[in-house]
Amino acid sequence: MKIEAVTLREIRMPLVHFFETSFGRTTERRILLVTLHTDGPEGWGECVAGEDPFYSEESVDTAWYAVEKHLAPALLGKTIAKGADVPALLGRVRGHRMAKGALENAVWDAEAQEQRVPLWRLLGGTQTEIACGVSIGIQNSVEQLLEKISTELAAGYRRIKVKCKPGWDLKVFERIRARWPEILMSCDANSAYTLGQIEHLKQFDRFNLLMIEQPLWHDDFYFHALLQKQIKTANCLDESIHGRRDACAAIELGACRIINIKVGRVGGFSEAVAVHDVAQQARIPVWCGGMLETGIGRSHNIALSTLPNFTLPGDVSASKRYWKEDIIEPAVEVSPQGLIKVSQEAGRGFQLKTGFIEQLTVRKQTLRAQ
Ligand code: NPG
Repeated sequence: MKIEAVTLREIRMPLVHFFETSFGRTTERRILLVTLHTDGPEGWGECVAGEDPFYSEESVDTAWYAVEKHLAPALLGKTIAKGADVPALLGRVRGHRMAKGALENAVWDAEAQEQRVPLWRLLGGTQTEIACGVSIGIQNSVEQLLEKISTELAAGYRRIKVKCKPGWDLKVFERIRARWPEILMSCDANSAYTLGQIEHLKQFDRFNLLMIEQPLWHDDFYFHALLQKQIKTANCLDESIHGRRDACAAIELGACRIINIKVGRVGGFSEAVAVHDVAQQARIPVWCGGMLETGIGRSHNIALSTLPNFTLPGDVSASKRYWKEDIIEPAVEVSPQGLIKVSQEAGRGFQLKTGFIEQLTVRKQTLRAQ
């Protein structure tokens, strides 16, 4: 396909309920979407960078800059056969993985339509249903959290993940376990602890957690390996895995027993599949993380989650948990058994509500081949 133009657009969407992590609270999302105009089908990608560089170095504004000045120009006017060819074309730019991921995934999105195959098949997926968990942010009170857990369990979700930080951890887990001793439960610290708090972290072992996600520094493997030796609970790495080589290093060091794969964090589908493959070889299970995506990123996460080593429920859940109205149709729905059934249609399997996307757009720029 020939890449004729790239449109960048920022949309704003208020969340149905605020989402709080150890680094802050989000009530409204600023989201960068990219559209790839080709001589064939149009591809769409979502950049998962946040408004501020708190989860990673990237933000909506740095991603816009990287796509406008460097990444889109590296694709414009080129004929590209497949999404897998994109990383080599963008490789001159260091970092900016979420920006790269948006563009690369848009190429895969177009390729799947062009080849008339479902995107998940193109990626090598084998599972036709994916198991869903939910991530529940820090709430104003423990009662509010318990109420939310109860709602999500009733909706069928198969794993409850709670955000934690010093002061919102052991007491909260105690209350949850008192009410639900058996549920599959994990916690996510988003780097809220240091190794100096190891005695405190050891107490997490009392709660039969499936995992503790990224307890220590966002860029670390070594100290996570030291921690893993001293706790029974499995470490799961998220922030520190930027690609295949990081996954190899973390596994070799014994820094984690589980890996969270976020397609934006690793720079696009090619690298996400590569991380999946090295983890599979090492018998490390993976699951798909979420970044409060709209339906575009969500549909791409569903496709990725069909690969065979996605054996743990992910953070990919129903559109209505985030948005009053999603930008795709149908909205993503989860069955009472906590499953998303994968579409057999060609492409991403969801239509875009282009009129609605236009209404939500606050900034737009189209770059064309010179
Ligand atoms: O359900 O999409 C979702 C959110 C899942 O917990 C989730 N995401 O650290 O993994 C994370 C966290 C996050 C959300 C991080 C937004 C950064 C921004």
